[in-house]
Amino acid sequence: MTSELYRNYIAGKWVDAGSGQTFERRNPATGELVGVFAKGGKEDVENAVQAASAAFASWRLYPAPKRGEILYRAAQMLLDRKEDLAREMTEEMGKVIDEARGDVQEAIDMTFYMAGEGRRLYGQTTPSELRSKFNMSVRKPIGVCGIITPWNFPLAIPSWKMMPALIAGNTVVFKPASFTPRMGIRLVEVLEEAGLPPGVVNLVMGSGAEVGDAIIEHPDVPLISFTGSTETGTDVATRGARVNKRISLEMGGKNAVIVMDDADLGLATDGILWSAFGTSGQRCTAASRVVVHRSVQKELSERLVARAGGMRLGNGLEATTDIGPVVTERQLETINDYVHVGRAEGARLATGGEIARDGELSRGFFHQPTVFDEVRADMRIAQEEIFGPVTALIPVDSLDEAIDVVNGVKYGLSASIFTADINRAFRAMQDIFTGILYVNAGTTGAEIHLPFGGTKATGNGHREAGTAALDFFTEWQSIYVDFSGRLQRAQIDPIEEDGKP
Ligand code: UN1
Repeated sequence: MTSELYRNYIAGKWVDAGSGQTFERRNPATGELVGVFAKGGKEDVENAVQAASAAFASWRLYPAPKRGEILYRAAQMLLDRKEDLAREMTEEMGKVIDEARGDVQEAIDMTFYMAGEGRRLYGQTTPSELRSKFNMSVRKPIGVCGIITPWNFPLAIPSWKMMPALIAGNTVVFKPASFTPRMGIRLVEVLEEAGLPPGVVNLVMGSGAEVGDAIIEHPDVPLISFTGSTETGTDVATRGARVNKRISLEMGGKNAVIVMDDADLGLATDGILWSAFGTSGQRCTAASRVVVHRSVQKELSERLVARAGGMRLGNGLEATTDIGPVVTERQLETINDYVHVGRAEGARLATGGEIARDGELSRGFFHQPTVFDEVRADMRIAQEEIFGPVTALIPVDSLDEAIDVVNGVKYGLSASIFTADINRAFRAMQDIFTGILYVNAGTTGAEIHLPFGGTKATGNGHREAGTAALDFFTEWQSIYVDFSGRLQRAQIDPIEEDGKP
């Protein structure tokens, strides 16, 4: 057990919070202390923004391929440290070690990918409508980026935001989630060791109300990238809009798997269990709805119940564990409250439904994998994000009805369809309005080189990952170079026909 004090990182130095205050994080599986962390506040954010603003003056001019070389080194270090990072992640937020490895790998992938973008960052060159004139567009960095991240992907999500921000020449003030501050520190340590100049990335830990708000409200932070709840995100956007900030939001989901009557039910069962119960259901992309054709409802339900009943809860570091704890006691209670809501609404509890307290489990925050059957699309458990190991089977009679149910929620992150019929698969692709869609796979598992994000209350129109991320972290500048030596008026002067340059 460790009680090391972890500090904020400002202007290239590890420093205590101005207030001298600290906070703790405990392992959600065992209650053991993970670490004690500097609890930042407004003055720490002020120092961090000043450092980031000062560093921007030189970092924006540091050649992008060289910025990429720093990221390559960072990616390699993440790879070298993958096992240790995964283990620490499991201790800090609970996901099983295999999934923690996947989270680290996602950060590695993103860091290598964005390093490569340092040699691209393409703009356009186009012919001019006038003679002796050259037209092009270039991407410019924006300045100090406020990066506010959640605990469920404590390395992957910060990397989705930080790496495109950095490769484009921005500097960063980073607030990791209060439940996963150590992973935030690990990422910054790697960047520091890889040679990132002081002030380019600054880390301030602490609460959303203090550190988050101070970043959002700071006049010298023109851009905020936020992942978290729809409620908080909407508040961030509302406050940011008043001061014309550029804001990217990744928020809730109520993702659905469609299982048609022609589906491979074994494969669908595997996909649903993985998407519904992986990370204890705490993914934005988790499958918390299964929209099933009535003719296969009974069989699918039986298969899910049999398999879910055999899944083992436990410490994510143990090889025998299928499902780890949820992140906090409060989250555990919220999940269990939803189980009560589902029962009260008349859904049939097919399996699970209880907080697990047997033996060792009583030390942590464990919830049984839970399947509701006979759920109606308008019930709260079929409409609201639960963020726990709970999924709801909603029977339907046709593909049209299934698509309506999938689209009939306020969110729009991920959806999937299991079918052997290519025409049905293409109908789903055409008519489902989510940011991510899978065919014959569950709702999770997005890869880093395609856009990630959702429609409706899931986001605000931006995308992370892929080259789409660069659109958020850069401004376009269109440049016109007139080398004719005379005044040429666009849209007004005729082009001379004599071939004069
Ligand atoms: C999230 O839950 O916020 O597609 C991110 C997935 C992961 C990322 C999820 N690659 O499920």
